[in-house]
Parts: sequence; C-alpha cells; structure tokens
Amino acid sequence: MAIDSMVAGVRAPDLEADDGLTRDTPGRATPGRATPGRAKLGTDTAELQRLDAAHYLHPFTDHGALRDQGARVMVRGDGIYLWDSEGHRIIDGMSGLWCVNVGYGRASIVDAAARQMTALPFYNSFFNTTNVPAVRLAARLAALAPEHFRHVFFTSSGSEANDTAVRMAWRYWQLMGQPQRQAIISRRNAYHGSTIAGASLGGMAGMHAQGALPIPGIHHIEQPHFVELGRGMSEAEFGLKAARWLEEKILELGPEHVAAFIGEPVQGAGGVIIPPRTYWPEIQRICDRYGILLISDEVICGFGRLGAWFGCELMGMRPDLIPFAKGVTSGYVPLGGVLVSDRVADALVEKGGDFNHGFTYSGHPVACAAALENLRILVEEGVIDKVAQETGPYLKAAFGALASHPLVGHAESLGMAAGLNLVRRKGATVHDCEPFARELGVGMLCRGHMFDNGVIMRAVGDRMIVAPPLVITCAEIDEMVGRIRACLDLTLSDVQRRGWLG
Ligand code: PXG
Repeated sequence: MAIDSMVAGVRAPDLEADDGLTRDTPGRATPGRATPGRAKLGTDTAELQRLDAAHYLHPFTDHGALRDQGARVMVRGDGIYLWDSEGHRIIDGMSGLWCVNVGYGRASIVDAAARQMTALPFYNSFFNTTNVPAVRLAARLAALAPEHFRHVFFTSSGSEANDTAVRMAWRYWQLMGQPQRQAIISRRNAYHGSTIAGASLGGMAGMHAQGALPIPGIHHIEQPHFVELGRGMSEAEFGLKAARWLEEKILELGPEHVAAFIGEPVQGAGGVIIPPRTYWPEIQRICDRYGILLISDEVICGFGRLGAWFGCELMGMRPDLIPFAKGVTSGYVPLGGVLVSDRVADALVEKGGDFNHGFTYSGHPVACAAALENLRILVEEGVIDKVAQETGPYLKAAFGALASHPLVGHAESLGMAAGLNLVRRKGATVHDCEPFARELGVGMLCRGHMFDNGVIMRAVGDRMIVAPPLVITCAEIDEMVGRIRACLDLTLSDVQRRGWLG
C-alpha cells in the first residue's frame, strides 16, 4: 500500500494556468533541507517537491524512496479528472482514495461548507449542545440507512469509526450483563484503518509486523477469496465454507466470549475481493445463532460504491453497526461515523448512562454541511441508481472484456469497484492460472505504465484495481478502459522482454 508515486502522465493541452502555479521549472526536485524559519512556499514543482521531501512524512510511504523520486503535486480536479502541477491530465481511477464519489469541482459543496464556516465554523457536541447540520445529517442518514437504524455517532475518519464500533460493542455487552463478551473476530487481508484498533482489526501482516499488533482480543479468520482459497469447489460451496470458518472460530473462543464480527461487504484495499453470494447470508445466520453483533464496515462500500446506498443491502446482511466515512462527504471534508441499529442504540440510550467516548470534531458543523449537500447531489442526480442500472453494468462489460488480454487471468467488478489479476499463464479456470513470482513486482510495473498514460489504478500485489468516481459516464469508462488496455500491452512487452513469461 505504498502511495502511488511519481511518474509523468499525459500532458493536457487544455489546462488553464488558473491554479496559481508556475510551470517554468519542470522536472524533479533536488532533495535538500529547507532553511529553518526561512522556508517560503514556492509555487513551482521542484520547490514543492523539495519542501515535501524535507518536511512532510506521508502515509504508508517509503520516505527514502519518495525523497529520491519527488512527489507528484496534485493541484486541481474536475469531474473524474485531476491535473498535476506540471499540467498533466489524469483520470482518477481511484476517486481520490475511494471517496470522491460525486467527482471533483462541485461548487455547491464548497458553497455549503463556506456558508457554514461563516455562520458557525465549529462548536462541539459534548455538554448537551448540538448544531444544525449535525442534527439534520443524523436525521438524513437515519432515513437513508436500512430500516433498523435510527441513530448515528460521528467521527472524522474511518479508523475512528471502527474504534468507535469496537468501544460500542464492548459497552453494549456490558450493558447487557455479559461483560466477558470482548473478542472481536475479523479477517485476514481486511482493511479497517490505521489507528491501533483499526490496524488490529485489519488483517494486514505488514501493519501488524511494525508494532505489538493486533491488540489482545482481536482474532482473524481467512478471507472469502475464491481465487486464492476455493480450488476444487464451486463459488457457492466455497462461500459457505468460508463463512463456517467464523463458526469454527466462535466455537474455539466460546460464544460467550465473542462480542462481534467485522467485515467489509467487499474488501477494498485488500484488492476488491467480491465474496460468493452464499457468504454473507451464512455469516448472518451464524451471528444470529450465537447472538454476536455484526459490524459491516462500509467506509468504502457505503454511499453508492457498489450500486446501493450500503453494501450490506446487496449482500443479504442485517448488521448491527455500520462504520462509514469517505463517500459521505465525497472526501471534500473529513467525516466519518457509525450508524447504530436499534438493538445497540436502545441499550445505549435506555440502559446506558454516560458512554465515555467521543472526539472534539464529532458532528463537526462544516463537515456535516458538506455531507448534506453531497447526499443531496447523490439523491437528486440519481447517481446511485445510475451506477446500479447503467454505468455499473457498462463497467462490468468493458472491464470484464479485459479478461481476453494475454496477461489477465480474470477481471470482475461490482458497481464502481473492479479488479483484475495479472498472470504469467492463463488457464481454463481461475484456479489454473499461473501467477507471477510476487517479488517480480509486475503489478507495480503495470501501475507505473498507468501513471505514465494518465490513469490512476492501484496495484495490490499483481491485482490491479479501479474505483472511479460514481459520476463517471460510459464514454469516460471507455476512455479509462482503453488506457488500461494500452498499459496492459506495455506491461506485456516488458515481461516478454525480461523473459518472465517463460
Ligand atoms: N475501513 C475501510 C474499509 C477502509 O477502506 C478505513 C476503514 C479507514 O479509514 P480512514 O478514513 O481512517 O483512512 C478504510 C480506509 C488503499 C487505502 O490503499 C484504503 C483506505 C485507506 C488508505 C489506503 O486502498 N481505506
């Protein structure tokens, strides 16, 4: 999960120099130390790259490598397109980071935030106070969420949302007189954030390895990854088998010790892993059987990514808690939260007393105002219906056709999330394909070509994924998939030249 860095893209003929940046110093920065106290923010790329390398520690980044390469400086966005400081126009195939669902350049969200900043930029929601956008947003979300949800707890990020879900699950079981129910079960290759609870819930070995993680009480089972683990089975059979790993873990821990199970409806950062249709209904049955809370982490899947308001609605789940973030504001302002079902809210409200948890920015009025306008756009423009009925199926066909490429084992999508596997040799079934040796880094090679050719795509090992803004049109999907195909050709030439095809 290193950041996507730093190669040239397609130079846009149509970039207006209206971003205040000069472009007379193209090329890479020479890294170096800025003079303390004298650093003045330059407007040219090289100067920004130098200051970036000198002072800015980026998330999930090899800082030494970034310093040598120089960061790409993004300066402007419009619809599905981004422009960097050197004027390259790039298709944002990742919606920022799975979040800019309504696309860039939405003046009405800017106006809503500015109006709220003018009226009341901040007030807290502690000490029996509230604010207008937070109240309105809570009511709006209650109306949009599945029927058994009427309450919301606000945070500023997905990680905080998941920390909140864990604390809420623990508190719920205390209030229910079963305080020994503390174990939370999650899955390998899940991503639930980067705070200590979030990283513990996540199943990313590389994150656990850099500290004393996971924290005690968090357990992992295998993921429902048919390609990796389903050899010799039908998808339907594998879905049931994968769900029953949960039951085995519950019985191993003792049901009376288990508080909750958490999962993303479709794993996002793990590589757009779409589970078999049989998986989630069986998980639901198991959670019901042992009374365990089900947490549907909708930080990526919520707000239309899969062609429904929430992924759980598509998957046959009836969760008790829904952490969300990202798409609720389309990333214009940070906001997250947890939708709380009646089962949990009734305990908190009716039996509760104080729930000793919250953040300064819980219910931030500017973030909530931006979210309200973002939700208005999603509803009034029929964005999610379009993903379900028009652009999602169009992407499925266009992206699925990439499976004919000699490097592609299989390609699949759901809504506006898609993934394909780069393979050394194709096979009759997904299990007969031969992967490349992981250390060759074919996915990263391919991602480099994508950047060079003006489309942002993520590489998760050798799985290439896209999740473009939900407002992408069919013509734009054609443009994006055309560039992806061209980059697959370039990657194929590379691996042939290097003799990696055998
Ligand atoms: N849950 C899920 C399902 C996520 O995808 C988080 C929680 C944490 O949200 P915050 O707002 O705390 O980042 C996420 C975040 C990637 C990538 O490389 C994905 C995320 C974050 C960073 C990188 O795909 N998702």
